[in-house]
Amino acid sequence: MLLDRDSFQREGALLLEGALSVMGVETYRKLLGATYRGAGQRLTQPKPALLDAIMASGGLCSIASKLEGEPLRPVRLLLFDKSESVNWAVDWHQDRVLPLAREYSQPGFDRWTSKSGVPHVEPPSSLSERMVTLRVHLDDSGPTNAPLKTLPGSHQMGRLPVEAVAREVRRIRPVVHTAHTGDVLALKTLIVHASERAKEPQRRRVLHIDFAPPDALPEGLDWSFSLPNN
Ligand SMILES: O=C(O)CCC(=O)C(=O)O
Repeated sequence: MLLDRDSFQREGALLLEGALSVMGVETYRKLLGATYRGAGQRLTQPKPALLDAIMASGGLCSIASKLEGEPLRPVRLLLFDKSESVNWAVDWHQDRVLPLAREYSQPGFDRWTSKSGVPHVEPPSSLSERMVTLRVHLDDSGPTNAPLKTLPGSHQMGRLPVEAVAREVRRIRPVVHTAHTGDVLALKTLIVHASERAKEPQRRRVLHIDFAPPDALPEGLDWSFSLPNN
């Protein structure tokens, strides 16, 4: 698979068509099977088998690391499961929170919250800027089935206050990322993004994985889950 790293770093988004084979999609669907509970769900303690699949040689973690040009590890997993019965819109925003093992005061790490019982924090933008997100499409997301939209280049603006997000939405022409089952949409984690309610809703499962450099946390802070064999 050709990874256009320059374009990814400039635009902040790159669709990797057919990154997962039919078997690969089936593997991820099975690994996530029992986890589906509709809408968005945080996978706060991902199963070792799921992490093994992500960390497998040439797998998703390798793709994320190649796109960033440094080794990364998965640090946050979410499952979005839109369907006829569960259909919602997400307004323009940046993904800025990291789940961590425990709250501990460090300069630049602020706005601690608890989500699904796990401490989350906004890290300094110097850390977020080194992160990559992969959205693994386990179903089609065509033009009427809530494709993700991004504002190209907005990941280079650091942490944006709400009013600045609104300003960039008026200024930058959005890109709509339709995708097929098995496609992986790679994002720079800080990119401003949104999605509409599906106009013709069908099931649309997306495994969302944020990756960060393993050594990016200062002393006293730790990732919220460890990797198998770590
Ligand atoms: O999958 C979606 O529709 C929205 C996802 C989203 O907002 C996010 O990844 O932060």
